[in-house]
Parts: sequence; C-alpha cells; structure tokens
Amino acid sequence: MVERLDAARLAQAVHDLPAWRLENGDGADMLVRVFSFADFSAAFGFMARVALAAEKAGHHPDWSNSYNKVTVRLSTHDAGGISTRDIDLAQAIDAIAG
Ligand code: H2B
Repeated sequence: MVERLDAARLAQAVHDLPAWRLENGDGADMLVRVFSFADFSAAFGFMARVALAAEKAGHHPDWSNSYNKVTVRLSTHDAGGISTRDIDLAQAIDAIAG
C-alpha cells in the first residue's frame, strides 16, 4: 500500500511541479493541471498517450475533456491523497505534453 506524502514532501513536490496546483476535494489533496491544445484532435491524442503511460504505471488520472482542453486531477485513491505515484505520473504527463 502506497503512503500519502507528508506535508514537507508534498510542499517540495508542488514546488517541483510549478504547472500543477494543489486542490482539496472532499477532504483529499489532488494535483490539478489544465492543458490546452489547438483542437479536439490534439487534445484526444494527448489523452491517448497519457492513457498508455497510466496503464503501464498502473496509476490513472481523474480527468475531463472539453473540446481542446483536458483537465487532469491526480491523487491516489487508495491512500486518500497524493503519493509518489502522482508525482511520477505528473512528471510523465508533463513530458508527454512537451
Ligand atoms: N489510480 C489512482 N489514481 N489511484 C489509485 O489508488 C489507483 C489507481 N489504484 N489505479 C490502482 C489503479 C489499483 O486499484 C490497482 C489494483 O493497482
């Protein structure tokens, strides 16, 4: 079972991921980033690449898509907050987005 990051490690992780913001939903912390693309096709292509990376990692985003925008929310459901799995996935998503 993966553990939630403690306050100090979470603060460092958020500092190291400047494009992501910290939100609290239903009592659980999550990392949130909104990605904008030229059109729906580009947004969906991004989602397909992230989906493959997420499946490979066994860790999955909560997300939504509206035309050219993709909102990604990362948290570890099993831990009720943010774990190293979310940090790793955020870094992988940033690399995919370029
Ligand atoms: N993704 C996220 N975001 N949080 C989880 O707790 C989680 C997951 N758990 N993907 C995984 C799958 C788990 O249910 C499997 C059994 O590893």
